[in-house]
Amino acid sequence: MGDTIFDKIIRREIPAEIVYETDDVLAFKDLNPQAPVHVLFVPKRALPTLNDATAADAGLLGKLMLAAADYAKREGFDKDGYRAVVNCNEHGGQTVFHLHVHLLAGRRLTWPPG
Ligand code: IU
Repeated sequence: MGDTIFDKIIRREIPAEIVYETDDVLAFKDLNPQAPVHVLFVPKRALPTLNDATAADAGLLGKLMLAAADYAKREGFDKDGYRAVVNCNEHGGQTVFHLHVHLLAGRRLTWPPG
């Protein structure tokens, strides 16, 4: 398994502003935020990309999305709304190959994304 910057954050080897944690998921503020709220939800058990997920990972993927929704509700972003997205590989804009969900909130987001 590859060792990415996110694995190092999970192991607390490098600092990050952690905002949410469960047994399976860690969430921390993106270092280069694209919205007033930009939090990354990462599974502690790493998958490089969404392409690598199998039926065996269905529970983990569900936990990842539910963690993002739970955090959004907890912080009150649910009413105005937010976006939860996964980038996959080069054309999807993925740069860190440890699957993660971006939670973006705090402004009206445009669609389609660039
Ligand atoms: P992407 O979907 O793989 O492109 O998202 C990676 C995100 O990780 C991106 O928004 C970066 O700003 C963010 N990030 C970070 O928060 N801290 C880091 O040390 C690194 C990337 I490298």
